[in-house]
Amino acid sequence: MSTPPATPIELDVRPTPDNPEASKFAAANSGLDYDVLIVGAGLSGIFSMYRMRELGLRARVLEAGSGEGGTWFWNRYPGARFDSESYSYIFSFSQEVLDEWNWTEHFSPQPETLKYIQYLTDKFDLKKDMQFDTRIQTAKWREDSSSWLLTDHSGRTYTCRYLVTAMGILNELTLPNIPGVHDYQGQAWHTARWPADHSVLKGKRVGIIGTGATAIQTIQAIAGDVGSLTVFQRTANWTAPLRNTKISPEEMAEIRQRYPTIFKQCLESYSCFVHVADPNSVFDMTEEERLARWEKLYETPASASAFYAEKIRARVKDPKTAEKLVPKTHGFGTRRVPLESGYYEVFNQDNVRLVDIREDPIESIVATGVKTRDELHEVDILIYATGFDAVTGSFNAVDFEGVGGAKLRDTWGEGIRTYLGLTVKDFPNMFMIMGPHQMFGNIPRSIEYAVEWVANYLRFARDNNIQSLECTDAGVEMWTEHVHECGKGLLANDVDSWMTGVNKNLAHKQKRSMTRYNGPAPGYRKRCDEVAARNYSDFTLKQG
Ligand code: NA7
Repeated sequence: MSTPPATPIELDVRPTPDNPEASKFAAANSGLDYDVLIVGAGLSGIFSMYRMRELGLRARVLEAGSGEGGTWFWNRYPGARFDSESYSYIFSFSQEVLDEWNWTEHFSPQPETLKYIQYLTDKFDLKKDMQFDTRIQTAKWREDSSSWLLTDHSGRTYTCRYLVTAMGILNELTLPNIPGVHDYQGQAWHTARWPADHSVLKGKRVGIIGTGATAIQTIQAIAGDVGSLTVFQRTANWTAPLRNTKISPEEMAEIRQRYPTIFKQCLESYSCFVHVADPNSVFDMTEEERLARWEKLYETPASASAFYAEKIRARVKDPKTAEKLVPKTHGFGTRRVPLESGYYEVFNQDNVRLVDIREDPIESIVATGVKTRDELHEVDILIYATGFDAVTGSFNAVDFEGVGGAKLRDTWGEGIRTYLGLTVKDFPNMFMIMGPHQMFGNIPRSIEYAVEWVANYLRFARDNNIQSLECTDAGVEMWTEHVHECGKGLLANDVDSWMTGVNKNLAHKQKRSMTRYNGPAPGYRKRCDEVAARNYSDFTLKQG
């Protein structure tokens, strides 16, 4: 069964000054600091703020960083860039932005992406409603007044009727759980905390732990500058070539003409990317047929894995190093596939060495470097490309307390449970942009949809004086089951990765979980649109 593409919700932002319910809504909120608080000033927070302002709601963005940009603010490591086409990642809500903004590369580098984000906040004058250097530590639901009370790191409090979390899915960084991390005497940092001066690596002996998408981008970018580079690899990853090129002004003009087609393709595709999928839908097969087909593809010598393995062997001169770089633990595409530009050739350089820590495990980090079982690798700089406490990490970092003192950490302790990936039982009036159980394919496309959905609800709440909304147990049960059903049989849910919530560096125990919505994006939108079309009657609503 293939799902027809859903048309995007049109947000009707016309002011309703004569609506007595809207006036009552405003009056009821007057004792609160804000109608809406938005936590996070990344793409989700920026677009949320834009829409809240259009709705005439009193809103504010609270952001831990000292500037806007979220992921693109924090991840300034050399080589950081999109690995989806820049023009499929741009917001589509403003024709003026589409007319004015020029991409210079097919896969935009981080400085250009951050510039684009800053251009958005300047253009729409959003910064006056954004507060930086504000780390929210607690969020408490107050039953008596149907409102949220937030507290920041300095103890300052903020109250609001509705809360929008826009905290990003890859935000809480993790350091490796290797003994001695704090004993190291040289310079060390996580890739998401890169120092402003990129020249610090010049001529230095550098070690890097991790070989995920971030490490691969970093390694390619720094290998030519450093004195020596030691790459500590625990799991080799499959990659695909990025093949980035510049975009000339003429080509940009041509892309601009194509924006409507590009967005239409994104809207209709499974994960919101511009690429057209294999027309043979797995949904036309029975589950048994589907699994058998995937097994066969995975096992045959001509599978993608075997094909890519041969490419690695052809590009890396030393056969032993090449063999270490060929993944043995998982098939192609079952984990997020990093895109590379010359990654394998780096290992042909005399100053670069690959240490396979499955063969020679790291015992500890010591004052001068990394001690593996067989060797002491002395380095001047140690880089942790060890990833994030993904998806739920940003939520766990805040003490969310809902109805009757319920803690979000406990609610999700036995596995994530949501309704539409947008709301959680016992946490009324809280919406998640890019929360778990939402689509994570092309992120800006997913953000745009989620923000539009929430903005539409808030227009409804404003015009009908809805003081509180909460999802039901039945809704959560149904949605969580549906998310699991969509993910059934996907190999990606069987391997360890940030997408399955497996992060062995965490001190607390975390269950393997289905963090994202694995079904088709058009189907996701259709279900959410239907809930809106039923005037949100699937929720428990309380009118003021
Ligand atoms: P990832 O993809 O989670 O990669 C983290 C890497 O760090 C990965 O190679 C891990 O090996 C390695 N790692 C983590 N902990 C350790 C310890 N303790 N010892 C050795 N190696 C370790 O994070 P990224 O930042 O690269 O990418 C995240 C997403 O950001 C990416 O998918 C893009 O969408 C953008 P492991 O594989 O767990 O054996």
